[in-house]
Amino acid sequence: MATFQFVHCADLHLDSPFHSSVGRLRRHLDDARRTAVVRLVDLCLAERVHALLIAGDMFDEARLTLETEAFLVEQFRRLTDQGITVVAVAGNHDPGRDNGRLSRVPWPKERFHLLRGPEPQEVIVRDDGGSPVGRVYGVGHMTATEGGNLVAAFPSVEGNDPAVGIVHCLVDGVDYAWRHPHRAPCSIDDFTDHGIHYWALGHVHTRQEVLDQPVAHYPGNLIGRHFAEPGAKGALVVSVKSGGETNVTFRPLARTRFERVEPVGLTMVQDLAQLTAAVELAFEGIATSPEVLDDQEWLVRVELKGACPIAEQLGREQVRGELADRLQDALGALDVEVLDTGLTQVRDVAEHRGQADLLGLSLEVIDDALEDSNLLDQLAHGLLTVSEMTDVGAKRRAVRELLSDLDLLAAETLIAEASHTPHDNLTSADVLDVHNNSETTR
Ligand SMILES: [Mn+2]
Repeated sequence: MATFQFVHCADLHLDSPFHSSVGRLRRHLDDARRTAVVRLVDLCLAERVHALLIAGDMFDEARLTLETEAFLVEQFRRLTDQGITVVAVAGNHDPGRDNGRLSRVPWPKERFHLLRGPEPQEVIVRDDGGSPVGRVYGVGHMTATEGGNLVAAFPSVEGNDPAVGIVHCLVDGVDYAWRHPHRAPCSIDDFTDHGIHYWALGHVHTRQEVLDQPVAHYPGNLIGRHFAEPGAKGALVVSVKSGGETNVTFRPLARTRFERVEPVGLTMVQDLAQLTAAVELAFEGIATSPEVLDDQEWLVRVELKGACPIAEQLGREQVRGELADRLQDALGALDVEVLDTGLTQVRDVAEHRGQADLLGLSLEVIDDALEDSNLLDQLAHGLLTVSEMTDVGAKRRAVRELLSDLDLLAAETLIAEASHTPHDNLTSADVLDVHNNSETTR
């Protein structure tokens, strides 16, 4: 057999609700989800893959409208008409039980394979000349509460011909931002010893490689639905050679994208314009990443925390609303919400100077360091070896600048405990020991 090429996606969750309080946005997100499905099909056609593999939860059973059902079938026809095979397994949101919604959809008659479960099935995928290019083994969920280990039930596959497993399951120990229902649990060890080269997984919405030998991936959901599903969303383009050599590439497809942004340097912010600039800076790294689409639409949640001179102002919902409007323009976002996740007043550092607590001592160390040119030179040496700065004065100034922010940071970090539990037995010499030790080992 030659190379088996396919697109792997999962968790489309058609007609599941988006978590947005704004009606206008919900409709927009519904539209973006359909666009993502169209783009998924376009991707398969453009890459001329042999198959589209859908690892469960195509839709939410109780919510699927007839209109969306017709849309989905029409999109799959675009593939099957072009000789591309579609393999879908049942997930916990679209279980395969008899007379369930999944089994009643009028799927395409040719080249469409629905693996409802409970027994693992084999699908031989052929190229447009009719020659076999790959074997797909899959099993579905019969119910919405599948508790068994579906992966362990897979057969052992012989030979070098590309073999792919497809299943909706919860792999023990994988990374995800929110709790996924405990359905079809399995462990990483279950994927070995089946002779399968690539495992196309679904259920966990955070895209990730679960295993590299054999290769197992969650592609993540097709489109984010809320701020716990941030980042670029789409599908994986996969090729498996005879013998099992595998190549996997992520392709972003979702036009709308959720992101949480936490600006830094709030201690320096004096007004909304400066805060807007701080958020723009924090957002820049996300907006310029290679996974961003040309027509990307952003839903941004700005989380503000820590000490800020305008904390009191930002505590008012009206001010945060005004800031959100500003940011929507500045970031070119579809929508921005601003949350106070722990803003505090800027501490008056002065009143802690000379106190015999840890904060007082820390402030003393910082003040001493600012006056100690030997120490400044040492820090400059350590911090700026990679910089092109050669002028000694400039180096000292740069380090002084770094140090001068530390008093606020120290106050923020230590004040709660330090102000109530004086460390009488600590002296500034003890704290300075850190520096002395690093000096002798340099
Ligand atoms: Mn699921």
